Amino acid sequence: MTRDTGCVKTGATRVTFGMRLGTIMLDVTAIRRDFPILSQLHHDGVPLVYLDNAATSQKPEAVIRAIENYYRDYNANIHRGIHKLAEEATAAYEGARERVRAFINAASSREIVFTRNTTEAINLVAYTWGRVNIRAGDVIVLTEMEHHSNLVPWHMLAAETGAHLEFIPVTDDGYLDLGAFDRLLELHPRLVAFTHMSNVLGTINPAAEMVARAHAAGAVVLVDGAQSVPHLPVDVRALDCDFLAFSGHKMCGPTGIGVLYGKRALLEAMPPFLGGGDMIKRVYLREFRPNDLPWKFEAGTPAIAEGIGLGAAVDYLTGLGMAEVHAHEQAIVSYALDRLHEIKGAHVYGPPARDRGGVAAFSIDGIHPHDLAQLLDRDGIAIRAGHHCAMPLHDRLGLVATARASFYVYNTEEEVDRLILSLYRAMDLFGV
Ligand code: 7TS
Repeated sequence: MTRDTGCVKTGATRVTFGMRLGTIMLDVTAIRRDFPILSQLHHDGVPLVYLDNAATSQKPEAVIRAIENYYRDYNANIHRGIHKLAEEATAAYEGARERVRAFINAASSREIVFTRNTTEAINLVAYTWGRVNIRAGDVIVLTEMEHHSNLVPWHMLAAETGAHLEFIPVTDDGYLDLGAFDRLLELHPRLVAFTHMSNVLGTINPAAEMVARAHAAGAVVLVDGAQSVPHLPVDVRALDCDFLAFSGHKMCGPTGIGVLYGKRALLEAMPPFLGGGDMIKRVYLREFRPNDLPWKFEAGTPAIAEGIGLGAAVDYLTGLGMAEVHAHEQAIVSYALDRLHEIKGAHVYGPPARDRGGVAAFSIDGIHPHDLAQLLDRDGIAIRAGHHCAMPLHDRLGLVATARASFYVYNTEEEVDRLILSLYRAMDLFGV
């Protein structure tokens, strides 16, 4: 195993060599053909360069087809019909749950709760586990690099219960200060909740190590996997986290479907979240008995087509190999960081490529990130500008906004070159 990365050109195909030197990682040319949107021509006939993958990924044909097939061939509600279509739809939806279980190596598909997205998964824990287990004076440890969806639910819980929030600081080079984490653990927090990978800095946090330390201090641990599950191999049994939240739409799947993984004993002990159909075993006029896991947390008709689409996305990513996905993104981000560092007046935030996923947030002196994003769009390049739903992190960095390029399985070094060229054009225009 070596961390050397490099690229060779073989005819028209650029083949990326990554973490395991000499092993072909991803056939990006073939992958690009799987994503219909990537053949789209943008303004002036230039091909689209999609570098906003941390916001949402593009969808391969296999996912689009899985959704279409459900509506065309076996559309029915699930868990309730006796007829053939209902049985087919139920089998496909529950089959997707089993695929997700295998993808993150959970012990049982009962531990896989479908939600709308990461945000809803975290809120589910805050509303159910939180309201039973958190009392006035309890400590909840978060970090300064969280997305708002792993901050605001805890603000709301703390306001309601009188719990205290504490934060692991972010160092100047974009890492969590683990010495400070150890000191916070001396407060014996009830809960530690942190992102596996920052959506701004790209930092991949040492999640297994942090979970072990938090458990030793007696805390329950929630990991926000919105940016890690789509991009790295994630094994919940190796991590030993109590909860893991992630979204389908960032991992080649559709919007409207997300996942809460929870250890079975914890989920069993939690009260239901939303009440209604499907989440009950028996209803009387004045009371009800909740359903078994995971349906106890899935009230009402779920996002059936989206769940099936997520199953197809998991198949697609499994086919590529998550270690290969990660290696490809590290090679691309490493190249992007090198090229960005060459630009005079550019500032790139976060750690070196070896400790990050495929995210590069940056700024250029004299140009507002929103102006940059707008000018890049004219060249057919989609990036995001703003606070990326991480305002406290931007406060910590002393910034209002950053520009962010984020990469996925279909991005190439040629696309990074187009990004850099377009940045130079923007600088020319602004005279910086
Ligand atoms: N956690 C992290 C680390 C995220 O990056 C995001 C979304 C979420 C939670 C919320 O996911 P959702 O699917 O519930 O919305 N991040 C971003 C982003 O960086 N740009 O747009 C959405």
